[in-house]
Amino acid sequence: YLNGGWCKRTQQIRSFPDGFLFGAATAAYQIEGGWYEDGKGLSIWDIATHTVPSPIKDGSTGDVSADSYHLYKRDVELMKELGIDFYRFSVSWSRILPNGFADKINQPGLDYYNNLINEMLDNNITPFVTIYHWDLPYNLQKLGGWTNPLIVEWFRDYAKILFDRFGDRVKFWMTINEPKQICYEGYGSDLKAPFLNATGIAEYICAKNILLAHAKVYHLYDESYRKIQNGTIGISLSCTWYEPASDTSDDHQAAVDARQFDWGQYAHPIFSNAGDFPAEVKQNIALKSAEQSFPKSRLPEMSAAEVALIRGSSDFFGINSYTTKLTYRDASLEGMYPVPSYMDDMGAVMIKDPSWTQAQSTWLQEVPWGFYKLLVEVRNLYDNPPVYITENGWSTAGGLLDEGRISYYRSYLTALLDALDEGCDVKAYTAWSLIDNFEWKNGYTEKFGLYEVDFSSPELTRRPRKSAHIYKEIIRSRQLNL
Ligand code: BGP
Repeated sequence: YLNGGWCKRTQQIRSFPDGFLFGAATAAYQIEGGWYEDGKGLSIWDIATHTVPSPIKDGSTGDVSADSYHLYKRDVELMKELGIDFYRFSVSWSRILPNGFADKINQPGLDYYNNLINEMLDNNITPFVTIYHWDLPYNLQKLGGWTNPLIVEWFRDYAKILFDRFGDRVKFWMTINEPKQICYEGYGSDLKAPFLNATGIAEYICAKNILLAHAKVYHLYDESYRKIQNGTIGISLSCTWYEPASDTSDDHQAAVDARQFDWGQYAHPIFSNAGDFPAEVKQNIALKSAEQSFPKSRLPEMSAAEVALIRGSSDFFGINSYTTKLTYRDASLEGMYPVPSYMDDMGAVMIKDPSWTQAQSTWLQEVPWGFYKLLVEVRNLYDNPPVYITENGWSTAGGLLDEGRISYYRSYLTALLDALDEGCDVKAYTAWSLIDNFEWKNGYTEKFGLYEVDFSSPELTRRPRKSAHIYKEIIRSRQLNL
């Protein structure tokens, strides 16, 4: 581990602090199925997966997936078997509001989540609800989705219904899962729905609207619900660690820029004392925009009132972290990108290190010291906020004997314990995922589940992988036996 400057401790048994919470996560579109049942409206993922030719690697859809819409009681049995403290799941906006707007509430949608929440509480599992995990009602996409500033109100109206209907029992809320993936991958490129690919423009408009929508919902909860419902509410960012590929100052700056574009763009406005987009992001985009003869920066400005609204609007820093990339500057690439371009604005090239263990997903490698460095950097940059690890996991091609996943969970939990020793305020850990599911662009070609789902069996049988037994033992003992 010298590579990353992280020195793995030799201690044999290490304990998690009192009150530390363990969980597992899923998302509505990835597991529920029931895509067109009981009054549910269509989401952008329903539309994307039914497009010909399919943008999904194996041409699959989430129409049925693991069918948790019908099999949720079985899922709760798995949670109980694992012994997790909480389960993080998301609500499908179009199952509650088929058109996206709050004028028409779909009662069977409310019933489904009420049943799920009650079943969990009956089994002592705490619900942790993600309000938005990527499945925007298609009707709202037709109006521009996250690039339309009105979405701030649409999102607030939707969230209010969830607080009203579920907030008596739900005490952990996440407004939005991974804004960068929504904005950059969905609007600035064609990696995720709605596959807009308006690079260098749309992702920045989306970023500002997402931050405002998140902040509005945070304040709604804070001002009107917190006193009565006593919950906690925050946001989750996808945070990759970017390590300079060499010791040159150029490569160091490239790594800083990559971090600031990847997650600082959302973390800085919420968690820094200054607020607003980070300096690196503002400077790079302004400079490139001027070179390209744009009359002003392509990054929308925030007014002082907007900066103030967003600053501090999260009770915790939710971190979804999976991997690390080596980062360098390559001036010869300038001019190779379309104009304008997010990648060109960032000015960093990210690569894998072939010596790191590779998962089934091309983007995922096991680099625990990167996870440790990320946690320490978040502590340093944002004054040690309370951190929930809201996703961390490993993909395989399938099978019950998943030694790669076991190694990954153990090494990342070791890194987490090291970060705790450094004073990082990490309060919870969430494994992605409870069960195999539809993995967005890659369909069912990669498996992240602690439990296998046999998608070829009519019963969609769930079976524990070896990693489920190991995770269960870690949770039971609250210890990592190294
Ligand atoms: C995160 C998402 C999850 C999950 C995971 C695995 O970014 O929040 O929904 O899908 O990544 O990645 P993928 O499905 O893209 O392989």
